[in-house]
Amino acid sequence: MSIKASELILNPDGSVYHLNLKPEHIADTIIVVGDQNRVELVSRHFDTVDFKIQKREFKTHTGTLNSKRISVISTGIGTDNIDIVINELDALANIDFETRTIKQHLTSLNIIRIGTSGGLQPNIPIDSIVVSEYGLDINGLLHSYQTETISNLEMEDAFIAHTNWNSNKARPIIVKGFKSLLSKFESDVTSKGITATANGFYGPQGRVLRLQLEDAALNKKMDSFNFKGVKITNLEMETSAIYGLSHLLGHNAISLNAIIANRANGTFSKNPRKAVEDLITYTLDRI
Ligand code: R1P
Repeated sequence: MSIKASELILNPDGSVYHLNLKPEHIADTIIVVGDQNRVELVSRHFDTVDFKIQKREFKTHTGTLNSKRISVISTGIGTDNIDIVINELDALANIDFETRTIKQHLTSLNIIRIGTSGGLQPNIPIDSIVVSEYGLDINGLLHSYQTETISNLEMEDAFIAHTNWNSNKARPIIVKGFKSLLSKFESDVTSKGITATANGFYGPQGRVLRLQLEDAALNKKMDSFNFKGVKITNLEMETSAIYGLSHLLGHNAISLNAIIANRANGTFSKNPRKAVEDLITYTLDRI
């Protein structure tokens, strides 16, 4: 069945609506970064950059590194943007834009987030790297999809009980990472655990400027959550959606974050640019 023009929107040049890309413009290995200025910081390590484009916050460079074709794309901030990026990347790989039908042979992409994040545990050093073993959706995005196959009920119920989760908010969903990529990217310089993904930067991550929080103790309760030895390591705004949508669509994903703030002890990196650069070289060495 053909997908209607209102559902899969293509630009007049045949590119997909937001990313402004055609299928031939992306590699099977795709690095995603939040900040559009980080695209250049990644692609300057490539041996060649053969394609560049930008629309809104979605900037793409595609090139080669050690003969391997790689794309780097900025997502902007938040799971709402991740919904656009992962769905459009999947469309580029797995939907025939001429016939608007799903291809017979599906391609599985490798999606690697190079992000920044706040650590929740006092023992996770500033400027270190966290590899997300799980993504914790406290933002509600994944509830728009059928999540039975990706949710981990026992762990989610334990989190809900531990935090006394307010039932007016979307039920948290905990999505596993991808084994093969986890083992490729973890090392003795990384920490791993659950990455909590919020739907905002201030209230949703427990920051108070002038507004009081619905649950001022939530970050502390997340700190002390421990499910069979697995703890919540960090808090950011993309990972749960990347993991959830990648599982549902048959892609592989890994989220790597430079810890530039420690929310447990209130400290911030003295050189976040270096922390990000170190994470970029760490990632590209293992790709
Ligand atoms: C907030 O400042 C942004 O920074 C973090 C958060 O997840 C959010 O996107 O990640 P990036 O540096 O990858 O954007």
